[in-house]
Amino acid sequence: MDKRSVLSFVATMAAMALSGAAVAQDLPKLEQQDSYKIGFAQTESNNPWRIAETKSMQDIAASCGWELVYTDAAGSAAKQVADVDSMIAQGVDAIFLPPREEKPLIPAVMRAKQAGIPVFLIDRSVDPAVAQAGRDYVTFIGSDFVDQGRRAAEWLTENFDGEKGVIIELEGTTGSSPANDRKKGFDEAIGANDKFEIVASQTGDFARDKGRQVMETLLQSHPDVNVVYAHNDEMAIGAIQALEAAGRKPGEDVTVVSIDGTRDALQAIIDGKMGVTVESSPFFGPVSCDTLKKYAAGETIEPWVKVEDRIFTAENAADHIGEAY
Ligand code: GYE
Repeated sequence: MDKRSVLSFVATMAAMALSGAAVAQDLPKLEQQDSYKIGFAQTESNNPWRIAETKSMQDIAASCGWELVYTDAAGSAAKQVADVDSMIAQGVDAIFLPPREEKPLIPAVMRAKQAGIPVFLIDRSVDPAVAQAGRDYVTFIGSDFVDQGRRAAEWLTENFDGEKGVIIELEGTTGSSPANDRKKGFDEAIGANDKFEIVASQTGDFARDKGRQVMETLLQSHPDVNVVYAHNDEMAIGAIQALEAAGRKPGEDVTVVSIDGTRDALQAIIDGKMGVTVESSPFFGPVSCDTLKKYAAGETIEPWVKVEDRIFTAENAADHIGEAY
């Protein structure tokens, strides 16, 4: 190659790299249409929260003009990746995804983008150090999990009347954004208070029976426990079962604090066995429809479409149990 062709070759490569970079920055567009083929890749269906979320997406599908392609990863991030890949292969118009864990779903999110399919993360997010809203996917629609953990801690510090709080923490699915952030919010707030100590923190995978089993084991090594903080209601209910089986009295000698707002949790509050559940709404259908429509209309979508959550205690649980899931 002579000097001129070398220069032009370098210039062409640079231009290609630049245009490649430009393409990589742009999110796939979505045409305004009367109907869309929409992928919804659920993580699992082993608890009322997940079932309520799926129902909310299915209920909105008809009125929003969606033909829903629904998959259930049955608790496996690997299957969820395969589910998203299959949606890409089917050429869906957009994908709604609750990534089971923060990291493993990122390559699938990137592949969807490459295939020109916009991805909306709902209810759980991905690791922001690797994939970003507005660049790799459209937005995260969901709750502020750090704040949920903080609010659970605040309720506890205001309402616990024992001398010293000995806490067992039941964590959600390892590597999931709600487990990471609910731990962060709670542990930071509680760490600032000398009256409390977290003596054990272990995963119960957001599942009732796993929560029960982990609580049963931890109770043996920490019989002096008088507070349980569960990252979701299903594990809190499991913990209540383990406490009762061990002859303890949840609500009397053990304060139980949790997150979600399921019917069973509201009932446990009414029965005096649980102190508080900070709401985490599973009703993503309407906000998903709304956000997709705005995106197709070319409106700017914020990187985080925040879902506002209430708090349920003995003061209001009875008023809300009728609408609970
Ligand atoms: O709290 C829990 C579910 O990702 C916010 O996942 C969601 C959580 C919810 O399994 O019950």
